[in-house]
Amino acid sequence: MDLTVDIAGVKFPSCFMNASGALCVTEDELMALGGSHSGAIVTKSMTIEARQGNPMPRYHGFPGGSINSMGLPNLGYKAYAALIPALKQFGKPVIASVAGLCEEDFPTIAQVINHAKPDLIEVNLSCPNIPGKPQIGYDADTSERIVKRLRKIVTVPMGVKLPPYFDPAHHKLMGDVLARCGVDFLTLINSVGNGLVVNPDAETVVIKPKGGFGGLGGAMIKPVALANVRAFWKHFHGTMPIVGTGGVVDGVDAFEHVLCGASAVQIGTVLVEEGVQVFERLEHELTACLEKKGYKTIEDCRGKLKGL
Ligand code: RRO
Repeated sequence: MDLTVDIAGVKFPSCFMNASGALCVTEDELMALGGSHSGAIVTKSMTIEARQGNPMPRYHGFPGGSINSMGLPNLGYKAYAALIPALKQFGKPVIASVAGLCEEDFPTIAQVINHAKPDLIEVNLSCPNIPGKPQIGYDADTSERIVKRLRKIVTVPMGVKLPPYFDPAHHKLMGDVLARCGVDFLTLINSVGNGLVVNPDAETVVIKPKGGFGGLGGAMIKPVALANVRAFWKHFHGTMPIVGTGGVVDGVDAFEHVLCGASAVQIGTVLVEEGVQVFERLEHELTACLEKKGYKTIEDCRGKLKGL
């Protein structure tokens, strides 16, 4: 089965790739993604300075998914810029995830990272875990200001990673903002911010930072992710490439994302749980699903979700 895809003119050898944050902080982790069946190498979201992140425990997996409050642990943008040439040797797209602790950080990072020529840049407007810093994607004016500035700097295909929205008015508001900014793709969705998981035996939270509040991922967020993929796919009439992220545990989950309009899918929680071998399993499962249904390529079913 042909699982290759094209996003903003860039060819991906597989539609599966890591979600930013999952096993992609260190050089070793990024190299392991390079040697895996992942269709791309997505870096951890980078800040100006290297960061240790929030205190541990800061990730907890459970049967329904995961909760994290990592707090942007990363090597700092200069280290990722230096690594990009080596990562490109693996012959698959390198996606640099750009974050920032304040508005000014984004253009500073983008300038240097763009110069290192990743294949694409994904601008993270949706980290839920920095104490005192709201998710930028929930502020349409700030999002527009940042993305418009970046658009003048970035010469490679540039997309944004958005938080989940829960009302059609917000899909429209952000869809209109991003149309004005001229982004090339969307990654939907980041974790569902500020959930709370409780351990009833210990009568405690399960992660340390922020009183136990953290971003939810994994199986439990799939319907929220699918709704956002579908809503933005419709907003842009199928013309905006979308990387579906959220709740992809098996090949059928990936098929559902594609039906809603995703061109590719990212893997977070199950990548952390299973390691990079997960990509081969997902390839086999999606291939089996498409073959059973008589589809020859991903293209044949993208966005074709039917009503009742
Ligand atoms: O590092 C994190 O705590 C983190 C980030 Br930057 C993000 O975008 N999403 C998430 O769930 N965790």
